[in-house]
Amino acid sequence: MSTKRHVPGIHPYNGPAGGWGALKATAIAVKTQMDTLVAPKALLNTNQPDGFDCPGCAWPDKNHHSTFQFCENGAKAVTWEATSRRVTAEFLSKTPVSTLLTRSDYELEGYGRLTQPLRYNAATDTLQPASWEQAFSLIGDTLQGIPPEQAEFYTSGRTSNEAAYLYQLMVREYGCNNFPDCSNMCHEATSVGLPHSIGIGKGTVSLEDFDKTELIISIGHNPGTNHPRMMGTLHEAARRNVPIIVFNPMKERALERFADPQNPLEMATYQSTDIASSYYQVKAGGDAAALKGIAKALLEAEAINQDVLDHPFIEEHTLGFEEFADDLRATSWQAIEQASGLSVEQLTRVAEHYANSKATIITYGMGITQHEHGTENVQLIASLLLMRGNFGKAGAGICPLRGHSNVQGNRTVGISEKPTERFLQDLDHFFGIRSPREHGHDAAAAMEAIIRGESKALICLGGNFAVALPDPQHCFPALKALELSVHIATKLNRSHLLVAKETLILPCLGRTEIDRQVTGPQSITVEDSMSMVHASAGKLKPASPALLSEIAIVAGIAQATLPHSRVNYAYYVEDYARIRDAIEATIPGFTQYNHRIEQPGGFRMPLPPTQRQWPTPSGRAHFMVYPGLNEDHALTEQRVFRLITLRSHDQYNTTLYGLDDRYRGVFGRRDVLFMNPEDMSEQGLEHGDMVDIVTALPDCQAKMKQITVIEYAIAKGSVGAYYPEANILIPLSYRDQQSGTPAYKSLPVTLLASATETA
Ligand SMILES: Nc1nc2c(c(=O)[nH]1)N[C@H]1C(S)=C(S)[C@@H](COP(=O)(O)OP(=O)(O)OC[C@H]3O[C@@H](n4cnc5c(=O)[nH]c(N)nc54)[C@H](O)[C@@H]3O)O[C@H]1N2
Ligand SMILES: Nc1nc2c(c(=O)[nH]1)N[C@H]1C(S)=C(S)[C@@H](COP(=O)(O)OP(=O)(O)OC[C@H]3O[C@@H](n4cnc5c(=O)[nH]c(N)nc54)[C@H](O)[C@@H]3O)O[C@H]1N2
Ligand SMILES: [Mo]
Repeated sequence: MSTKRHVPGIHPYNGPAGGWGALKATAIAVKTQMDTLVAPKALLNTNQPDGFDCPGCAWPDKNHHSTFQFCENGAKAVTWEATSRRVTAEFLSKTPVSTLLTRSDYELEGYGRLTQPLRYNAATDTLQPASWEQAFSLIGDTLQGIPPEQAEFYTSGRTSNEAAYLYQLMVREYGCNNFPDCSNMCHEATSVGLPHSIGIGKGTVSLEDFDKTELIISIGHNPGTNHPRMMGTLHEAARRNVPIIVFNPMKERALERFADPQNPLEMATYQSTDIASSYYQVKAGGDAAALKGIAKALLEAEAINQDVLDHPFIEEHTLGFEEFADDLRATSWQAIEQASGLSVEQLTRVAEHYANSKATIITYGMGITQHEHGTENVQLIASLLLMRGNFGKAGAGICPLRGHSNVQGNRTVGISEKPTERFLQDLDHFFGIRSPREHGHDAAAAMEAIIRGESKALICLGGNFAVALPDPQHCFPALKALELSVHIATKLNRSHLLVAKETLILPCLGRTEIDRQVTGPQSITVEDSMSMVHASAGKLKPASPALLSEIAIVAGIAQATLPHSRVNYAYYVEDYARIRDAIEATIPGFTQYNHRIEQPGGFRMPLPPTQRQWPTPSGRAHFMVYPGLNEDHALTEQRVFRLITLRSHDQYNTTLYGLDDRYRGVFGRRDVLFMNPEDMSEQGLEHGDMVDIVTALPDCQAKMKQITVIEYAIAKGSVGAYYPEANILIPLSYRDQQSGTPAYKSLPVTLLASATETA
């Protein structure tokens, strides 16, 4: 390593995650984005009982308690929204859309907050101010002119329960169930897989369970960057000597060592705490094999001691154990080792820890779900927990780490392309409408319909639809062929600029801002990863007086599209408590909704598995059998690698806050490929060489050119690059068959030396 050549922007990061570096990064985020007088108000109101919910992630807070929970990436999310920068009409009149399209994603959002409704003018190729009335009537006219099933209604998970509920109501009254949403690219494998296993598609643990757990197994997520407040919880657990076993192809610094900025002693003494007790660098896509290996080792131990499995639990609460065990017995250790990249000894050691723990939590993220067999991965996690009765007892359970701060709530309140009959009946009954019964499109299916020219209109409630999905070569031109595209947004992004025949950008209030309606200031509600529903009220002056709330915009579209509606949309905008009453009347679990959000921390949605009740058709939990081990496209050739596409530390999905990835030692650039040093020497590559990455699927050989290879502690056979840039390599069809989630984390690729080589 010491003889490595110098590569610009690549410097090893040797410290712990968190610590003073995190404080410094927060100060920079505040200084570069915000008015220094506004910043304290913004940061001090984040996750407070009467403040707003952090738009950064879906990790819960203990009762939203009153000490400020410091979080670098939460501060970045807040300052990015509460920025003092503005996109002005003058700027847009001077900058044609074709010019804007040449700007990076980082620059586009960096222009600041959108301040007025915009309509694309093809004659001048510019975005021009429009009135809200004009915008709504244009949308209404277009939607009335096409069959409802030819329109797509996307949701990104920052949207509140209230806005999402009104949106789905409008769309169902209009006449379709086309609800592509960001969850389809994220935790859909959880939403589809877990109901078969335990009867619900959500996690079962609470923060208190982390206080009581004896073992945490963390698989495929990077909390130091993506769920930073979880680091406080892991830090506490590690200091109580709770073993934390990590499965991740990449060494992630925060999972190795963390200095908690909330801990004065650690900060003053420059100390840190080791987080992972053991760290297994599983191959990308090798989790099914690793999980089966642990389960197989448990069975082998059980054959000797007969006290490893929770027999009473398995007998009373589950079905399918014998089939599951048969499949494990039929799977050879050799195959498990090969597919996971881990040894029998390693996996047996994990099984021993697991067998010794009376209460285990398994946490997981995109490293599990974004694969061709993401659903099976999720179900294997559930089965492993079922083997030892780790549901419905303190300190135990399954913990999917949700993405957007309210993605889980959006689904709870009806954003689903496959609604249940029961829900539609309740909705119809309450509002006097007739919802369509035919199932609609998820995200990938919606884009496919747009590509085929079958869908003519796209309405996006937040997000960056085209950039978040794979395959821009096909998605970008398809968006331009639409009749209508509408984006309800806070900041400019590339999806907005893929202009259709008619394009409207409708600027909305963010979560940090005061939302005043005729009955006074409003609050909205969100559901976190642990199913806690709580209120959020913005505290800052809106970025522009012309902004409307998402709820008011949805109502405006509804009134223009459905002039003879049975629903009084304006009535709901006047007072959001009325929307919550409607939610309570139509969706189970929201009893006394308005009353219960007044309690600090809100209330928890019902989670029957925590009471050992299983809302499956059989009334039992199920051991789901997955006879495979690896992804479908077996890597027969040595030179084929699995590409992981992931987030940097300075990034929120398609939003780039900056170009650094501090903990991975990358500064000021994103055009790199993380690679194992042994793989590099086998390929004749040196640190700093340039390669072209080529997709190695039978029907796709897309290419990403001139990427600099850098040595990194990543599992052999796996390579990593940044999302969204690497999306050009992934075909839209490459996804989990059961849930439709794009397989962003295990794309087979080969590497070619680039034509021009510089370092
Ligand atoms: N600051 C910030 N916060 C965020 C986001 C953000 O972009 N920035 N995004 C939000 C959203 S929408 C989401 S979904 C979450 C995402 O949060 P994460 O789930 O942490 O998502 P990723 O960064 O994509 O990376 C996942 C991790 O999985 C590992 N991994 C990749 N492939 C595999 C595999 O095959 N097996 C295993 N075991 N591990 C693997 C990677 O090395 C990486 O450490 O975060 C949310 N919070
Ligand atoms: N290759 C690869 N691709 C991936 C992933 C991956 O790991 N690898 N991850 C996938 C995942 S997990 C997800 S969730 C998707 C993310 O997909 P999306 O949710 O569609 O994308 P975001 O980047 O979060 O959307 C950012 C935009 O949201 C708008 N916005 C921000 N705040 C608000 C608000 O309060 N209201 C409204 N209306 N708009 C707002 C801004 O205009 C901003 O430009 O990407 C997916 N794509
Ligand atoms: Mo996500």
